Amino acid sequence: MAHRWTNDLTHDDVTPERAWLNRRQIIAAGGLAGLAATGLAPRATAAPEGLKPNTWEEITTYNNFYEFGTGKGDPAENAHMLTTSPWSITIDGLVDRPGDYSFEEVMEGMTVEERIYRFRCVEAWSMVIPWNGFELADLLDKVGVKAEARYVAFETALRPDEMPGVRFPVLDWPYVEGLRLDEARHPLTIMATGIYGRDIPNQNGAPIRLVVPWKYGFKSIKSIVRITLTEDEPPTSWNKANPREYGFYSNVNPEVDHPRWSQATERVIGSGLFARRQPTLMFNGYEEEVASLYEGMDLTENY
Ligand SMILES: Nc1nc2c(c(=O)[nH]1)N[C@H]1C(S)=C(S)[C@@H](COP(=O)(O)O)O[C@H]1N2
Ligand SMILES: [Mo]
Repeated sequence: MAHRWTNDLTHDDVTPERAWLNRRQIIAAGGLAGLAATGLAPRATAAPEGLKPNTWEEITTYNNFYEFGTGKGDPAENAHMLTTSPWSITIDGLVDRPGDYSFEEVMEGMTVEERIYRFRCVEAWSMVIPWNGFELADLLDKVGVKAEARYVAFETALRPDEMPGVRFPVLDWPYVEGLRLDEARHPLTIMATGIYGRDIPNQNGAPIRLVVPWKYGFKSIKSIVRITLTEDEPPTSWNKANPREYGFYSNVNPEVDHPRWSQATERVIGSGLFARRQPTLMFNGYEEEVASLYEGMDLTENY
């Protein structure tokens, strides 16, 4: 399969940031030999043309992380309060080896690579983000998924003492999300632990968050503390909050408008005062890779 993310997104402007090699990730990737696998090695620069990643500044100061407030600048201001080490993830449900896995145990054996992905928020803005992460499928294999499992449910930490935003009933906390098992196992689906080769900042979902690049940004749940394999479709925060506006699938689709705005175009973050708009691509540009997951489904019904 042609993996488009390796050849249509350039990485020309990240050279200074590449110097910020992250110790934890290099160790997780298996020492210096793992450097090539992080994507920080020169092979990541191959792309001849295409989109440029947003700057570190843009990616880390314009955020949605409602546990820290609903303003775009609130997470950058407040997320330092979140204790991210030690961290553990409970992996349970229909798995062979359930348990509480420390962050270090989760990372054991995972191959951390760089993935430069388009990121499209349901609010119709977009960025391009150079993530560091590993394929979720590898973690699922590590814990062993039982044959009856059909969905994966995710949960964010809920810490009222560290998260000023959860005092407000904006959402039914904790933030929860879910994927069908085949979506979760798709090679584009990653667990991100870094950006630009540095630890992922708290406001972006430290120490570990999901990234599903063909879905609206809200599916990419941050600061995950629980992963549960289930037989039934799990509830998801935005669907619970407003089922008419947010479905379970939430695939980026320029042809299906949000009830309150068009999804045909997107505002490009970082394109200046008079922000450029560009057409939104089907499945956020990953149609070739993921369309087969939805064969025979009515994408207007299954929004
Ligand atoms: N736990 C949690 N995860 C979350 C959110 C949130 O409010 N809480 N916001 C989502 C939304 S709407 C978007 S667009 C992305 C934003 O990710 P970024 O701030 O890293 O760009 O995170 C998603 N994950
Ligand atoms: Mo979003």
